[in-house]
Amino acid sequence: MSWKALWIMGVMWIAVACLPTLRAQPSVQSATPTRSVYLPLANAPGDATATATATATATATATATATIPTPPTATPTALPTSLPGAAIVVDHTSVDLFDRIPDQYVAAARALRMVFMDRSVGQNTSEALDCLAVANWYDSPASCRRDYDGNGAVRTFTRRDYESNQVPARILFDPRGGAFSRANWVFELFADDWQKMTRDFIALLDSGALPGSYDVYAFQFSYLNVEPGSTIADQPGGFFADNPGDANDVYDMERRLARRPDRVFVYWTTSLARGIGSEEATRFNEQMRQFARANGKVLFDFADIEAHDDRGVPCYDNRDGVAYCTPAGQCENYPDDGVSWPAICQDYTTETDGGHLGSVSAGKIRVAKGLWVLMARLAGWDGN
Ligand SMILES: [Ca+2]
Ligand SMILES: [Ca+2]
Ligand SMILES: [Ca+2]
Repeated sequence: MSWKALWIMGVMWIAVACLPTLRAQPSVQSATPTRSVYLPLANAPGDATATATATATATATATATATIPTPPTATPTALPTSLPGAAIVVDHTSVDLFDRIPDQYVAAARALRMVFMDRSVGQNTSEALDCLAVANWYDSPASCRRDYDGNGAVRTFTRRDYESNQVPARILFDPRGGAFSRANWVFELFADDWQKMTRDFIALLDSGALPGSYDVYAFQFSYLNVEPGSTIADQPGGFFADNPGDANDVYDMERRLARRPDRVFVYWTTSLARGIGSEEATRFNEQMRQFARANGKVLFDFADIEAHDDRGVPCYDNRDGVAYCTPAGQCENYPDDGVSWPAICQDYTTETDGGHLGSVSAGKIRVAKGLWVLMARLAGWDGN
C-alpha cells in the first residue's frame, strides 16, 4: 500500500470517527483461548541482537518545521544501538528526564525515523512535538503556552511573562535553540474500533507498508477504544487474548513484528478522557504494562503520563462529586460513583468529559517530553 493510499485511508478514518462507535463484536470472541495472556512470547523482536551501523549524527536533520513532513524515502538504516533485551518503559516518572538528555542523544533521537498512528489525541501529540521544535519557548504556537490561571480561566503566556519568570513550570521547556526537530517523526491518522485497527495494522505489516523505511513505529488505541462496553480487555476475546483465527490480537501482531528485529515497535497505553476513566481502560492499560514487562517490550505509558499531574499526584474520572466548569461556562457535576478510575488530569484539558490536549498545554508538553525521552533511550541513552 502506498503512502498516498494510506493518507486516503486516514481521511476515511476521520469520516468514520464522526459515526457512532461500533459495538457489534464477532462471535469468535467467546471461544476459549489456547494460550494465557501474559506468557512471554517466543522469538520476540526484543530477543534479537541488532546489527547496528550507527549513522545517527547531528548533521542528519534540518531545523524545525511546523508542517508534517512527507515520509522519508532514504535507504533504511539500522538503529544505532542493540535493541533492548529488557523493557524500556517511559511513564510519568520519566518526563523530567527530558532536561537531562545529553545533546548527542537528542541528535541521535531526531535522526531516527519514526511513524506513529493515532486518532485525534495523536494529532495533539504531533502538535506538541511541534511545540518543542522551536528555537525559543516564546516562539511556540499559542496552543503550546496556555495554562489555567488561579481562577479556572485559561491564559496564554507570552514572551513578557517568560522574561519575567511568570510562566508556570509545567508548560515550560528548554528547546535548546531548536534541537528538538521532529522532522523525521511522522504522524498518521488511524482510527476505528479496536478489532478493525488491529486487523488494518496487521494488513499494513503484511503488505510491507510498515515499517517501510522507519526505524521506530507505533500505533495507539484512543480513549474511544476503551469506553464502557469495549471488549478490548476481555479474556478471552480482547487484544491481549490469544484468540482463535488470525489478525485479531497481539499474538498475531507479534508474529509479524518478529520478522523485523531491526526495527522497534513501541507499544502505547491508551489516551484517557475525563469520563474515560473506565474499568475497561484501566484493565487494558494494566494488561499492556504486564505484557510489556513480561516480554521485554518498549512501552510508552501515555495513560500514566496523562493520569498524573506535574507533581506526580494521580488523577481519576470525573464521576467524583467534584464540579468542574470550562472557561466557556459548560459544567459537569457528576455524583461520586464510589470508584476511582485513572483518567486524564483536569489540568491537561478543559473538556468536561473528553480528553483533548490542545486547550491547555501542560499535558501535551509532558507527553512530548516523554516521547523524546523514549526516543533518546532507543537511540542509545541509558537514561542516567
Ligand atoms: Ca489470533
Ligand atoms: Ca466531577
Ligand atoms: Ca469515580
